[in-house]
Amino acid sequence: MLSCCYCQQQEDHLIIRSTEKLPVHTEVINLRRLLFPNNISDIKTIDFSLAKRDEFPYMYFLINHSSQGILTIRKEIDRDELCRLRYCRCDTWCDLELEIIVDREGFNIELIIIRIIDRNDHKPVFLKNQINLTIVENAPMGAMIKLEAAVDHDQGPNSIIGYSLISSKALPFSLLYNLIRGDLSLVVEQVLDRELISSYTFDIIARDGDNQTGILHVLVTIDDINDSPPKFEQLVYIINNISESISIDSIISRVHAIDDDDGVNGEINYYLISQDNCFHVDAVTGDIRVRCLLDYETQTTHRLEIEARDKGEGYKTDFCT
Ligand SMILES: [Ca+2]
Ligand SMILES: [Ca+2]
Ligand SMILES: [Ca+2]
Ligand SMILES: [Ca+2]
Repeated sequence: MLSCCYCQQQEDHLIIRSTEKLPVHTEVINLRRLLFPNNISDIKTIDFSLAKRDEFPYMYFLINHSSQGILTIRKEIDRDELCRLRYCRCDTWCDLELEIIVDREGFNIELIIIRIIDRNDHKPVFLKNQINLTIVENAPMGAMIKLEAAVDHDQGPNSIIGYSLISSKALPFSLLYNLIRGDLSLVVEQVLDRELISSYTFDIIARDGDNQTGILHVLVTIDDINDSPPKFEQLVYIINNISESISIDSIISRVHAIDDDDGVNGEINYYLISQDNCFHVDAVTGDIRVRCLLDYETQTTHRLEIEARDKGEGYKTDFCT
């Protein structure tokens, strides 16, 4: 099996292309044909050997048939691992340099470069399967949440070529990424409203040039702000026919307001605004109680103004009568 794709000359070095992870014993190049292409049959006695044996990168190679100089794989070469360990440059090429001793009526040293070509042998992988994010509902459009990008140890188009958002529902988000820097961010594209949609689930897919994918499951919880005011169920509560003889502390009615916010932002207290000592409003329940003996002869109607106020920051109010 011959694996050399082609050979080229560069700055007096012969560059031989060989794919990563070839099986042991695979032939990389016939050195005799490479170095003496024109007079291959004329040479009688010639001997090829590696200048070193067990050190990097010589331990990956072996010369079989020293008179033919069949350079073969001795140990599997993992380009991506060599890159990760910085044994070769991977922004350009993973080149391994070998000095070949050529014994032909005297010793000579030839430098050849084995250029290890990448195979797409890794899928994109996110470090976590799932992440939970929290975004406040008043996040401005264009707000970015930085995410951990996926990793694919392959090179160029064998590595990640893009990301996409996958969801069965429309999302108010987009993705922004820079493949060279390895940046990935979620961008807020629309106004968020926790009171309408309080969470989103979707997947982020990282894709390499062969359509191999890595998936990240995302849960975004929208954090509440106090942007909804309490609202009384009625603007005016009319309480008729209260008897003069009603006993003190009797409940004559109850007011109720709703607030769509969450937690304390939606918790309401009620306050009696009007100065009328004959009535009391329970701050929590909204129950209106009689606090004095009512006298029809002195006053036939009482007008009470009640405020509903939430407990959130920068509290919001509503009023009823
Ligand atoms: Ca890949
Ligand atoms: Ca690879
Ligand atoms: Ca509120
Ligand atoms: Ca809110």
